[in-house]
Parts: sequence; C-alpha cells; structure tokens
Amino acid sequence: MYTLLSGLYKYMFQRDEYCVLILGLDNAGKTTFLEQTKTRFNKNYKGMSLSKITTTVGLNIGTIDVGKTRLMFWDLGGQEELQSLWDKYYAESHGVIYVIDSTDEERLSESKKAFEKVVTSEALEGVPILVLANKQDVETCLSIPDIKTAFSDCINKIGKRDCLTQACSALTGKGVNEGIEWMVKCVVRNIHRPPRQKDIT
Ligand SMILES: Nc1nc2c(ncn2[C@@H]2O[C@H](COP(=O)(O)OP(=O)(O)OP(=O)(O)O)[C@@H](O)[C@H]2O)c(=O)[nH]1
Ligand SMILES: [Mg+2]
Repeated sequence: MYTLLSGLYKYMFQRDEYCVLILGLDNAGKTTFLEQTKTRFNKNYKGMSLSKITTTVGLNIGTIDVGKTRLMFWDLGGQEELQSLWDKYYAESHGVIYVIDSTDEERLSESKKAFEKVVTSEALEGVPILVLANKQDVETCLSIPDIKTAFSDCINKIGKRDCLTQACSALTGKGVNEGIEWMVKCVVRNIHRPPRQKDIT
C-alpha cells in the first residue's frame, strides 16, 4: 500500500529537474529576463521591480515549473572578468540561454566572440541553445536577420544541437514564454542523450 501511494505521489508531484545557464555580455538583459520569467511562470512570485536590477557580480538563481518539468536557472555576470567563470558551470547544465542586446551594434562582435567560445566548448556539446535577441521593444534595435547575419560565421560551429533565435523583450515580456517553452521541449527531448556530469556523480 505504501509503495502504491508513494508511487502515486511521485507520479503526481515529482518533477524532472534541468539546469539552464543564462549567458551573454553585461547589460544584455539576462537578470531582467530571469526576473520576467519567474514572474510569468511562478503564480505568486512578487519579483523586484525590473528597473531596480543592477549588474550581477556573482550569480542569480531562479526556478520555474512548467508542467512536470522544473528548470533551474543560473544567471551569471557578463562582465569581461566574470566570463572566465562561465565554464565552471558547463558540465552541469542541460541548456543555455544566450542573451544579445539588439540595441548595441557596437558590441555585437564582442558578443559574437563570447558566443563562439560557448558553442565551441566541449563541455557543452549537444546542449540546446536559445539565442535571445533582446530589447526588441526599442524601435531602433537590430532585427533578427541583422543579428543572424552578424553571427553567420558561428553557424557551422553550433554543431548537432537544437538552436533557436528568438526575438524578445525581457522588459515587456514579449517572446519570453515562446523561448522558455522551446527550451523545455529541448531539454526533455535531450534526456535520451548522454547525461550531464551532475547526473553521473
Ligand atoms: N529597453 C529594454 N531594456 C532592457 C531589456 N532588458 C534589459 N534591459 C535593460 O538593460 C539593462 C541591463 O539589464 P540587466 O538585466 O541587468 O543585464 P545583465 O545581462 O544581467 O547584465 P550583467 O548582470 O552585468 O551581466 C537594464 O537597464 C535593463 O533595464 C529590454 O528587453 N528592453
Ligand atoms: Mg545580471
């Protein structure tokens, strides 16, 4: 009877957990995206005012549940000296969200270089990547085709993995749900691929 009840409890309430990294240059909008995501997916979450978010020095952690899937986000600081810490988290992550500031044409090539390092990292082989072209609420921002053109020589480095470029505004929430729902599908589908380090230890 106990086994039956505990099995039923697990079936109803236990969730599969996946770790998702949020990467990108400083000022791209990563923490704003995380706060917007938590507000949208956690019913009673009263987040901080988005306008009060300041640059991340360590990391921010956030969790959301989408159906039977739990995503745990690690939002890392994007400043140059903090980028060297990103790869410490690669082995344990099941998905990556890479955020680009679509209003910052000047730093686009810097962002592309950082993105290249991420996609060519062996520790992230096969891990799905959601590329967010953020700040699309700003009228003068770069369009998705503009950004795809600027990142075009990365395409053959992406390898065999799921990758989607999504227009987004972390501030207004546009494109946030679509991006998250895509990520959920990918990490769940990826369960049949080799497990991440965390799953082995
Ligand atoms: N217009 C607009 N501004 C945004 C959007 N997302 C973020 N911002 C602004 O961009 C600035 C940086 O946002 P953060 O979320 O702190 O950026 P971050 O990527 O976490 O930066 P670091 O923590 O330094 O790596 C803030 O002033 C945000 O309000 C957006 O979608 N639209
Ligand atoms: Mg931040």
